[in-house]
Amino acid sequence: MTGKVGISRMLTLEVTRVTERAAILSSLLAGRGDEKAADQAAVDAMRKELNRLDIDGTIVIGEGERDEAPMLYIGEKVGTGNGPKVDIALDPLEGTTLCAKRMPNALAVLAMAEGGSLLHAPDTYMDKIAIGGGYPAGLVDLDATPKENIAALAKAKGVDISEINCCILDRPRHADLIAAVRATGARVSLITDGDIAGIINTTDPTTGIDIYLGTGGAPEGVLAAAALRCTGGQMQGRLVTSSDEQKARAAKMGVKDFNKKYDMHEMASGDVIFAATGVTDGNMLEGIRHVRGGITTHTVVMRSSRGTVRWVKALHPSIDIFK
Ligand code: VTB
Ligand code: MG
Ligand code: MG
Repeated sequence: MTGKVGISRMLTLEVTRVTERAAILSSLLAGRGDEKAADQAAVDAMRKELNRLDIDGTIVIGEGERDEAPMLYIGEKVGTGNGPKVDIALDPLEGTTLCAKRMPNALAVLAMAEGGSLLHAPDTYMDKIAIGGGYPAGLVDLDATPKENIAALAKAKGVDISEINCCILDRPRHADLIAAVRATGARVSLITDGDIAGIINTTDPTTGIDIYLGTGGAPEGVLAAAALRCTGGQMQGRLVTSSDEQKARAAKMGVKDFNKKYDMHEMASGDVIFAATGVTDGNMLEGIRHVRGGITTHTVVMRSSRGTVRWVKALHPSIDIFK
């Protein structure tokens, strides 16, 4: 291969192993009503697998600060140290509630990029907007109204506004947003959790989701931006720091302008690898299945420098190797 293509492509399969292990071990706790235990299983599994990799890795996006969940902490070093310097963003179990209730779309998620190229976002909320690929840059904007964004998207797609479907997290804080979107004539697809999948769904026409709007976790925002860098699409995010304590945390991570609107290229720059493995069945990935002969995993792994999107179905002969 010629030309510079960023971090080693060999890592594509390595990161797949990391999300596979996290998904398998957290899936053993799916449906058991214990979010923390499922999250802990995913965290431990990711740490174990990451520490086997020949990388000089730093966790720059973890999760859990906000709700004191078990986390791979920000700043933690992972890997053998013998390899490229990489930044790692992860959500070992995206949708802990989905997993604990055995509802669809729980995922194990990780992004890896060249050192210094992922936004160091605190675990606060983030306002987000995303659409799929193939539209002129700047078609939608976080600072435009839902009506303006949806009208612009409908026009670009050449469809009536009534045919636009907007994905939003089902939260009381979104009551006005949901009403505003419905008032345009568009439809709203509500999700209970899991906005990484909600955002990625905008890039896949078969999901029927055209646009994502609303406020969710900032770590999930950076992970979704990493995914969209690979699939194509547009996304913007803005941190929501509502207290002095949150502002202090953001400042500690290097954020200078608390109102900055980040384009996805500023949240994830350079060469990025993104991987997600299904824990429970979802509209993007199959969940973990115990079958005759072992356990199956379903992973999507993508890389921004080439834009390759791989769907990896794996059969692992025995759970024992993961324990
Ligand atoms: C958000 C969303 C995530 O949790 O962080 C949400 O981005 C938490 O929001 O995908 P609430 O505080 O309103 O529950 C998820 O849905 C799952 O981590
Ligand atoms: Mg998590
Ligand atoms: Mg999450």
